[in-house]
This record gives sequence, structure tokens and C-alpha cells, in this order.
Amino acid sequence: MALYLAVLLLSLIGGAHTEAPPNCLAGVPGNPGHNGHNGRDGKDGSEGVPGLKGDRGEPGVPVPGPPGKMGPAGPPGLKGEKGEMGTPVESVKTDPLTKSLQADVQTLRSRLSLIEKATSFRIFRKVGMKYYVSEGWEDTFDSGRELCRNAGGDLALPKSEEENKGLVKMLSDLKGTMGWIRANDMTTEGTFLDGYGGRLSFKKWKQGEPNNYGGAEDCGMIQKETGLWNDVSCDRKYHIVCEIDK
Ligand SMILES: [Ca+2]
Ligand SMILES: [Ca+2]
Repeated sequence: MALYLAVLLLSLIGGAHTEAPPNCLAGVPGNPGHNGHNGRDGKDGSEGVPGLKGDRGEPGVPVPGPPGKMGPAGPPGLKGEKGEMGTPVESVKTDPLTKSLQADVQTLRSRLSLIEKATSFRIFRKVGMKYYVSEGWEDTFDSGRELCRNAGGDLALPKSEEENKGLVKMLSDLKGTMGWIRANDMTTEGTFLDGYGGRLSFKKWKQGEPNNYGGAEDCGMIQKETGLWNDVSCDRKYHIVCEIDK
């Protein structure tokens, strides 16, 4: 704009120094001016007026929440009243067949125990319902009896001719000539007992025996050659044959 005014002014001044043409023509337009500076930013508009209050909402639907944690145990309750006495159970009766089987089983167990004991010895021989057993020991009457009792039996004492012969065979097996028998009169001189206070149910004394020779013969022995018995000093050392019957 300022440039345009300056051109116009110069044009007027120039006209003052020159003569005006006879026929006046329109002038040529000048060049457009430069753009002006940007205008200032406008301000934000002012806050609007609050709207109207909305309608009331629909009522909510109740939803059950998750279960809460378990609370602490309560105090113990009061003791209840004593109950009535019950009816006694009738004793169980065992039928005869079951009783018989139980008895058989017990018998078999006893026999098995007996066999296990007997067969644990180096030499054993079954005679009737008992076993004569030995490890080949030779010792005094008392020591021999202790050995046998520790093994679950006792010193041999034949109660029949069959058992007496069986004991003789044991001595043969042991290659011995004499062995102890349990008969003794330690308690009462002249009265031979079985070691448990019982009288002898079977005897096989050699003729003239027992004679308590020298006043010091209280223990019985058996001779292999004859199968006959004799009373001798208990401190002698003879073969020890034990009997196991249970
Ligand atoms: Ca005697
Ligand atoms: Ca004698």
C-alpha cells in the first residue's frame, strides 16, 4: 500500500515537470505489494451453560458376592447325657469242623517246630514221637544236661524198649561206648527220678545196679554193647545225647 502511494506521488510530481499530453490515457497498474504480517490468534470461546439433569436410571439387579473366609472354631458344646446300656454280644460258637481243623493246624505247627529243632543237630534219629540228637559232645552229667536244655530239649531218658534201642543206635552213630541218661538219685539216695521229680516208668538196670558204688554214684548211664544201665559218678565224661519231644 505504501509503495502504491509512493508511485502515485511520484507520478503526480513527475506531472508537474512535464507537459500534459493533448489526449490523457489511463496509467499502467503497479506491481502488487508484499503480504502483511499474520494477525493475532483468537481467544477460546467462553464456558457453555450446564445441560439439563438426566432421567432417573433403571433399578439395579442384585448379584450375590463370593463366600467369605471361614471363621474361627466355636467353643465346645455341652456334654451329652449318658446313653443306655447296650445288649451283650453272644459268644461266637465254633463249629466242630473248624475246631478240628484248628487242632490239626496246631499239631502240625508243633511237629514242624520239633523237626526244625532236631534237624539243626549234626546227628539226629527219630524214635517214636521223639528225636534223639547230638553234636558229638562228651561231658559231665550236669554240663551235658545244660547243653541239652539250652538246645530246647533235655538229656535222653528212654521210656520204652524201642527208645532204649534207639539210644544205643545213637551211640553207635557217635562211635561211642557209653552215654548219659537223665535218671539220677541226687535228691534221695537210692530213688532214681527222671530229673523232674517223677519216678521212672521204664528201667533197664544191669544186674546188681544201681549199687551206688563207693557211696558216690548218683547219675545214670547206658552202655552201648548191652543197652543196660548203671549208676556212676556224675563227674565222669560220657557222650551226650539229647532228646527233643516238643
Ligand atoms: Ca546214688
Ligand atoms: Ca554203679
